[in-house]
Amino acid sequence: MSHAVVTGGAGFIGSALVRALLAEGEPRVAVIDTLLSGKESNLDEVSGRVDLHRVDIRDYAAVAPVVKGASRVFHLAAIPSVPKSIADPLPSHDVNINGTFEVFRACADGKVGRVVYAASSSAYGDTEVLPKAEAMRPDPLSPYAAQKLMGEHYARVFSSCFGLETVALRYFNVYGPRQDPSSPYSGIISIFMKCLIEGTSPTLFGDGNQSRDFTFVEDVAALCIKASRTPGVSGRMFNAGNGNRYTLNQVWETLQKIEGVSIPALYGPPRAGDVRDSQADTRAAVSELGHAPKFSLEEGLRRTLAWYRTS
Ligand code: UD2
Repeated sequence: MSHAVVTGGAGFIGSALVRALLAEGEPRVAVIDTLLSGKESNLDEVSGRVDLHRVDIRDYAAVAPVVKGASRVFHLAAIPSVPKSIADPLPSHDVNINGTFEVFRACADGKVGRVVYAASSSAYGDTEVLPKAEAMRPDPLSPYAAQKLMGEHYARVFSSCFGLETVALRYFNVYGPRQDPSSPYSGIISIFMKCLIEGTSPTLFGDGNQSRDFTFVEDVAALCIKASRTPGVSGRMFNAGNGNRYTLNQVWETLQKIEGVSIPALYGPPRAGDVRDSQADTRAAVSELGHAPKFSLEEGLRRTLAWYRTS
């Protein structure tokens, strides 16, 4: 048996990856997801070609048979969000660190061909220099950032000690269709979309001039697939970003222009654990993995908005 598995495959990024894998020729894809934040409806269009396992990644005995013999496993399942990890650190610690360990352990035991791990740009913290390059010293500012960095360390150690091929991709702020805007911990672009459609003001934490490398979900999915195939990169970590950065004020401005409306943002206190500026140095991912992001911010925002309108 040689198949592909996506943990967190019912989530917004995971389901985009599942669709991309099916589009590039995988006959079927196995998904591991508790459906706590992921949604079965995210996989509606492809449900006939998806084997959904409602399994918790901390449950080795349940994960092991699903990943056994897989050619590639994409490990995206996690409890995301910087502020959530500060408000309640134990659940994200348990899932993001212990769950990740169990996924790697099951993959090593099951002789998986390669694991691609979803790491986070938050691991960099506030660097003196932008853009942020892989060789820079990590400086996590929140439990979530520390947890995701620990996953990278385990990815490397499983490669060096247990012969499991692993590649870690530090996702920069990923956005796109299906991102759930319903929680206070939701990604800012999904919150912007909801506000734009409802005609309400978003609240920006701080002055709104913090910047992010907003990366369209399909570009990230494409890079994950490249990382699963490129020979000679096991044990490595690469940035998964677009290479640009925009402030929250600029993005909200752009969205108002696209929509032809004027809805001034509100401003609140800065958020604990927040990184000020974030931008990926994409050179290593471009030259070694063939990363080729296709979506400008405006194009990505237009596509995202179109989805929110019709869903
Ligand atoms: C972090 C990581 C990102 C990913 C993500 C997963 C960084 C730079 N990025 O994203 O790579 O791992 O975590 O959760 O660490 N904000 C508002 N108003 C709101 C909501 C958010 O102003 O209602 C601000 C927030 O304070 C931050 C920015 O928007 O400055 C982006 O926040 P986010 O939660 O969308 O993502 P972020 O940057 O924590």
